[in-house]
Amino acid sequence: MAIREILLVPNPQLKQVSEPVERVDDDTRALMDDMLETMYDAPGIGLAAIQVGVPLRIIVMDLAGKDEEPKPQYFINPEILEDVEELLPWEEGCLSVPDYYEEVERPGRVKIRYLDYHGKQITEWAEDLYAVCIQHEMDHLNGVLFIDHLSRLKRQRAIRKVQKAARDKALEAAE
Ligand code: GNR
Ligand code: NI
Repeated sequence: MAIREILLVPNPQLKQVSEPVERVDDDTRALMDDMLETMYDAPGIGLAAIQVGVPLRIIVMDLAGKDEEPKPQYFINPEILEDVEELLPWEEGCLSVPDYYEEVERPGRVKIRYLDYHGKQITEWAEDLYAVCIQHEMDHLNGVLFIDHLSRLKRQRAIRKVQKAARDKALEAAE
């Protein structure tokens, strides 16, 4: 297992549409293991493969609370089959847009279908944070970030903030 580098906005790779996984094999699982380790290290509650530069339709997630046992979840080629009209506002963040948080509204319940770590097909309803997170991650698979749901002004502000932090960090490292 290895921790990989997380791509930050405005990296154009984050706008790529990711490709379906053709078969779930040991290479797929090795990538998912790396993604999970990278997500825990960050730390975050979800991660899409494109965030580590791999344009495949793969997501990892762990929504367990601080005092709970870890509960890693793996999603390959996920699809939304159904959603509800009722929107749920949630303050979102993204490891590719560090230290920026803003409210986004998404359907509060979604029926999803995906392949798990072993390539087994699962169909289930996700709600609350699970619904928010899977929709945030599935957006990544289509090259969409949560800031794309905000006004242009807020989006520009978020990107500038990340760019400034990266500049400051580079300057600090050069001292
Ligand atoms: O760690 C994360 N937290 C989070 C909080 C609210 C809504 C979505 C998320 S996902 C994010 C990790 C990430 O960037 N996944 O793509
Ligand atoms: Ni994200």
